[in-house]
Amino acid sequence: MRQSQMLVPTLKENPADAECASHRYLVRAGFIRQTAAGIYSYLPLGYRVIRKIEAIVRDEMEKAGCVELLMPAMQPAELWHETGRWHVYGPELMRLKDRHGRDFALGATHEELITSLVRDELNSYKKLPMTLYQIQTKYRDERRPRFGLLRGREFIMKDAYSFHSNPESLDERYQIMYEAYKNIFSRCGLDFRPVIADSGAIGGKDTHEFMALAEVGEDTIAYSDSSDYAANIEMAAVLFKEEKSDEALLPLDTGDVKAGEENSIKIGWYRADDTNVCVLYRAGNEINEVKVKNVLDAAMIEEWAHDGDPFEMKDSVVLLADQALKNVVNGRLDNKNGEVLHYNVNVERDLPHARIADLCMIKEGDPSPDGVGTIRFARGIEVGQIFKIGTKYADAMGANFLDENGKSQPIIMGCYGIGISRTLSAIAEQHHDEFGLVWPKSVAPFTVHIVPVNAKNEAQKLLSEQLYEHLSRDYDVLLDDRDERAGVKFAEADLIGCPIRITVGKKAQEGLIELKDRRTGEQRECAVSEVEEAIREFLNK
Ligand code: 9G3
Repeated sequence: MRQSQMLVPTLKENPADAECASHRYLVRAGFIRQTAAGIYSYLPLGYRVIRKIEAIVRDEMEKAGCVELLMPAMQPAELWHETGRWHVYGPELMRLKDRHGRDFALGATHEELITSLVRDELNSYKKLPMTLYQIQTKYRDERRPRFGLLRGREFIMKDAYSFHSNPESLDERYQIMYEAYKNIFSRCGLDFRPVIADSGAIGGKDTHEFMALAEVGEDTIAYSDSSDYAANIEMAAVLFKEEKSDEALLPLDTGDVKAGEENSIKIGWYRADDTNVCVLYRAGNEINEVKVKNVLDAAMIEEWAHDGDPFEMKDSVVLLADQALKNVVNGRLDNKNGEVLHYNVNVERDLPHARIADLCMIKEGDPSPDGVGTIRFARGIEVGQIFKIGTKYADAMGANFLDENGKSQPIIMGCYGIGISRTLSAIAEQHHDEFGLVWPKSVAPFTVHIVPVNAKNEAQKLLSEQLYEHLSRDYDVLLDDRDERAGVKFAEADLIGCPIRITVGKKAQEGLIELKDRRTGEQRECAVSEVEEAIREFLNK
């Protein structure tokens, strides 16, 4: 491609509203332009990277036995009424009316659509399992779009859905997709971790998020410094270690009050679905609401502005106690105002109906739950997520199949998403330096960027054209054929970040050019005759 024909509106200055490196550089290097908050155009260079990421995704989906289709973005409200989700989602679900006044949603996701598509087709166990996917624009009216493509209101997603006649088949498919996702993000050059995650509102049990490590990431992951263990902070299990104590259990509310933060038992109050919940936990720890929600198998949980004495309420409140309280002997039960409600409290003896579980947040330095290594925290960008949904949508939408015994059963589903446009930003976030973007070879907009130093010099122009024609047969080549000063062209080449830059300068008439490795900055002079060998060597190292 000739740069004189491409729309690459580079900027000298950082855009004021760019809060992170990827947003800054993608705008400055002319890869994206904002049309409205959270809504972007992918300019030619940006769209070439999108297509390279999509090509990797399609290749791995194909190898994993998934079949591509394309569903509409306009979804009739009726489908979302069938699952009840029309009213579950608020303003985040983009809604519109057609000319007849009928309600539609702009697709935020496609569980309803795909289930309505297959429910009449996949009606026999003989037609299962099947995994279908699409790559399509999604719409979610985020309250606060930010960080460029990282949190947009219109974005590109690969979403796959699998259909099964039994749980084992879903488990098998889940593993296949898990491995395919690892291949995809590795091939995209991302430093990522698959993490144990919470299935959130979508329901179902197993779910993993694929997190690209980046300071700007909105999620915190807890990972072991010596094993593959990694979990979304809210899902990381705390390893409980019994502490032997020969201290005698003293009678409740009698004798001296034992001081000290480590003997303090704190109280948290919650509403989970329509249940009042009281959670006891050791001072110095923090309640993990997702763990409380999951222990109660509740759909939603929120803090409850309440105060009271757990000893005085038995039936109207569910009483939970964090496992760490098993190591608190003769503790003090303190309320929010620090008043001592009871002392010499030994939870298992004095509150026998309290349900003991792992209910607190993990902390840096804790032992890894798999027993290998120590927990560290990192920020991550969620670029993918895979779920086992189960029969939630089949039940709601009557998607059934006849099993081997001719009995009608609901179809079991899995769903698997990748944020394509978010992956572009995550790669930019992990691959840049002070001069600009530094694209991995696998997704670079062009592999080779030819830059003649002096556009008016005939020898340099001729050699650049010859190189461009010759190399274009085997590589994606960008030729900077603009009549610009050398300094401008070099600075923009660094900003755009193609892996290999070929500079055609004074020694052109001697048949000599210069190769520059954008990542290392290493430059080497080489004869035109050796340039193909040099490129092959560079691409295979
Ligand atoms: C909505 C809106 C936002 C949403 C959803 C629905 C997230 C919604 C969860 C998923 C689950 C999986 C298939 C691909 C992988 C993720 N945000 N989710 O269902 F209406 Cl406004 O999308 N879907």
